[in-house]
Amino acid sequence: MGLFLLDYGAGNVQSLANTLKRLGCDFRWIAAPEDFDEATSLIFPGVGAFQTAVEGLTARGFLEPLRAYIASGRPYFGICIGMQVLFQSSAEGSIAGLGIIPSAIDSFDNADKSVPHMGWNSVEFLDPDHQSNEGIYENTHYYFVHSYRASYDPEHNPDAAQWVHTVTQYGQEVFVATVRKGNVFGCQFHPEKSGEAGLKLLEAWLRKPESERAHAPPTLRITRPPRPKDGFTKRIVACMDVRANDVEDLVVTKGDQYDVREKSSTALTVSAAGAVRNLGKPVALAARYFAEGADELALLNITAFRHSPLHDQPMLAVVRAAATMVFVPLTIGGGIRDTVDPDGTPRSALEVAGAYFRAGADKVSIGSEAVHAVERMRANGGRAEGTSAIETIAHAYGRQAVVVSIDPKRVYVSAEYDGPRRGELVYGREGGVEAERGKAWWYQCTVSGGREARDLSAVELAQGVETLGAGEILLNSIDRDGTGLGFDLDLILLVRQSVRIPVVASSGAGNAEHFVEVFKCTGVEAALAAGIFHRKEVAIQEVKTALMEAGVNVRST
Ligand code: 1PR
Repeated sequence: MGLFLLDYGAGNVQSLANTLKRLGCDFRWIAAPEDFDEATSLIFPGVGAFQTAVEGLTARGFLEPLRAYIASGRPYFGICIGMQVLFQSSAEGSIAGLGIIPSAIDSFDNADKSVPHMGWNSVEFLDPDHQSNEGIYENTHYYFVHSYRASYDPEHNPDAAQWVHTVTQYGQEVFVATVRKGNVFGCQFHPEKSGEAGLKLLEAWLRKPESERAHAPPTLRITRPPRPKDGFTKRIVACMDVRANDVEDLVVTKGDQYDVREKSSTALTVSAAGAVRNLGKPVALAARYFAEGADELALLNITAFRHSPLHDQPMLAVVRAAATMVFVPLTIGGGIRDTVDPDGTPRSALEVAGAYFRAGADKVSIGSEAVHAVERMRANGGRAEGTSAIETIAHAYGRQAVVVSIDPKRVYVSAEYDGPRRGELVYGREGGVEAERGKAWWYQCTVSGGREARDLSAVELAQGVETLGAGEILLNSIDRDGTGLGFDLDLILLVRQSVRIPVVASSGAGNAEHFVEVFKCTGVEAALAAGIFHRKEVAIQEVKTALMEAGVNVRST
């Protein structure tokens, strides 16, 4: 008897488990079909792809017991895919859903916006007089991450519309944010990743007597035409580059143009010069950034290219510990590729990613292996092989779980340059950084933390990984990293304009104004910084205040 969680074997269910533990809630996992009989409340934290989820449920013999559980009238709470499976079908596959809500899930239109819809957005009640006590509030932001959505269309589909409790607008599309009827509650966003707002929502559902959870009233069907502007916010990401220092202790480090060792100076002892810079412990810093209002965190294992990440238990332990304290999305990067353990056991990139997801990561970030995959696709005449890390992970977990981290470096050329990259040349702008004026360059991709340059431009890589199925680009700049000169706006604009997936601008932030500049000039969805946050030179809240004053929509905490 009691609360059960449903895991079909692919999603990151750990985040929800961590949230429930934080709320002091006891629960058990559905491990066998018979367990459904014991459940008096059920949460399905579905993360991943619709088809994989339904196949996973079927393979474990869970699909029919789930249908019977919901039909029995006991309380059900579905999150993301856990809500989408209630519908008849999804464009994200050819398999049928449970068909409880008489409508289909379709893909977002990316003509006017980046897809996936990844970030914090507001929700709106359809019936202002009957706002529920479900712990959801207007003028509050919740974390969404999905490429497919149920549109809200009361005119053409009134039967489906009576399930709809709140809606959200992204671009000019109005879609279902939460459903509620009888014993069923579902949300498209992730309460377990929506900071304090998400904790409140889960707490409200969990604290209700089970009898009340099972009797939600239907909602009025009111039309909600799109407004000129949506409630989507720009994200501020705090990034921690993690590596072992010289005494094999995992620390957060920070380089200048990717060099993370202390330079010799009179202020340093002889032994400190040349040591790996130590800016703190990763778990403690992650907890600090969550408390300070970061919208998202990234932990990059920057020396993972040297060894097998599945043997890197300390890094997995860091992710596990951070995930128990951080209730916003967590991206883990470094070493996501096919590897071979020291004992000769081959490990696929999918296995490596799976280990990180189970430890509590929400997205994995692929660096070097993404470059190699695009190179192979190019050598193959533009045909994807189907077995690359990006493709296999996106297939199992959905493209929104796959970030590609690009490490480009400028290649300066003469003004008369007429080589193959002439279409991508950038010229130092008047009013820009003084040393760059009058120069011309293109952006070359690197692997192994900038150690090796490849014959691929940043634009080619960005477009290639989008084709392979990446859901987001984390765009670094080796030239700007750690300099505090501001983001490389030329690079960011070039990449932003060449893909339709979200782009996170990274490297070079030196003050709050740099964030205003990057959002206003390039239209990126998120901006990341490391050094200024680690050294407490600029607070995350200071960045958000500057953005709000400049009219950029951000999440307030
Ligand atoms: O190739 O899949 O194993 O992934 C390795 C990952 O580690 C990649 O994401 C790569 O960017 C990262 N990485 C490797 N070496 C370094 C290094 O610094 N020596 N760090 C490194 C990348 C860049 C950002 C940094 C921003 C903002 N660091 O993470 O946080 O530049 O810094 P700033 O605000 O201080 O300017 P794989």
